[in-house]
Amino acid sequence: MAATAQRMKRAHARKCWTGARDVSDGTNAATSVGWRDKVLEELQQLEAKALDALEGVTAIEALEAWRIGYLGRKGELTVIVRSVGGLPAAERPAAGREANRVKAVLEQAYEEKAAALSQQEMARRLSDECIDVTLPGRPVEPGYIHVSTRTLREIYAIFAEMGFQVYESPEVETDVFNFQLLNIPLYHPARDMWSTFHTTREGVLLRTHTSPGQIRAMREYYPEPIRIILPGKCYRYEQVTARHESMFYQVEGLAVGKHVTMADLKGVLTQFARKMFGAERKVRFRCSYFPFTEPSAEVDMDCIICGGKGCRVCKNTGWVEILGSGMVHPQVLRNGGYDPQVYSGFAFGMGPERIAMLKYGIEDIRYFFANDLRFLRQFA
Ligand code: FA5
Repeated sequence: MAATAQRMKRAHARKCWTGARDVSDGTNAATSVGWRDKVLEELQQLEAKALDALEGVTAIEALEAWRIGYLGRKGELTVIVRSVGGLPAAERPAAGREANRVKAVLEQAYEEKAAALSQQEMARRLSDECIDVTLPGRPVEPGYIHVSTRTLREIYAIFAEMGFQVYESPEVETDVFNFQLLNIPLYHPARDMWSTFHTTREGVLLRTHTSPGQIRAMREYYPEPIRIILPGKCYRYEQVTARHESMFYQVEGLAVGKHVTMADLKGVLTQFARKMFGAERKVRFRCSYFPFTEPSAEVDMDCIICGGKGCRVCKNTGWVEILGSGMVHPQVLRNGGYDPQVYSGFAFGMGPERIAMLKYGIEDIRYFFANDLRFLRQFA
């Protein structure tokens, strides 16, 4: 049974590769040699054709199509190899050897081509996707110190030379510290000048000046003598103009000790003005009023734009105001814990933006916090 099936299979195979040939068995030697030659010839032609086609393959996808076309289950070589089994027994070995040789040649050629293509692909990716680590990095533009910070630092340095330390106090303050302990009780008219922003918590607000820090420092340092400056942001609910912002910096100064006098105040502030604006500066002390100092004085400096002759900046007076000052009020000393019979002190408060406006000829305070780099870069 098995032998019959085998014979039928071989007869079918012979038909497959010889086309119309009608072969009933494999005993005719002359015909079988013809078949073998034919098989060998077809194998060699196929080998040449396949290798030729492989030459033109330049992509992985085309190579796969080539493999399926020649070596795949229904590929041209596979069909011939299968048909070798249908040759007469005597001719099968030679045809089989040749078929195996061609198969080996094509498989080898395939492997080589696959390796070459994958190398090409690797080379392409390496050149297309490579990162050139020798390229210089993109420059990162350096940042700048803000002109307010720069002015603050200049102020710190000048007061440091005179023995003043920096003391920090909160921006969010209570009504008690911002006003009441500074002799500004509820409904005091001076509150109008220092109107501010209030939080939703009763009695908690954004400080209008750095002066509440005076009380905090005194309470912290009592009974030691004090020589501090208090820098920080302040807030005011007022019309924003070329000289007024709703948020700006202040630097407070406070000196408390046993023999501090108005002469010390004048000496310190005159020295400050000359260090900040030039040794030739003239300073004048003009009577003023602050609820927390007695006596109080505004400090003016001769106008650096016109040298005191009168111009737009000094409103033709020859003088520009640089800060407010005075001797610490006895009640404020008491609120800080110091006995005014034993201790005395002076205090002052200045706006660094206004100082910078004078120093650099800036016409409008709104430039400071408008975040316009064209303005800010000028102070690099
Ligand atoms: C005060 O705030 C007092 N606490 C200063 C003081 C301290 C006096 C200690 C005596 C003793 P005044 O409101 O004048 O004072 O403000 C002081 C400085 O802050 C001004 O000279 C000005 O330079 C600056 N300043 C005030 N309001 C503004 C504002 N809206 N925008 C920018 N700077 C301002």
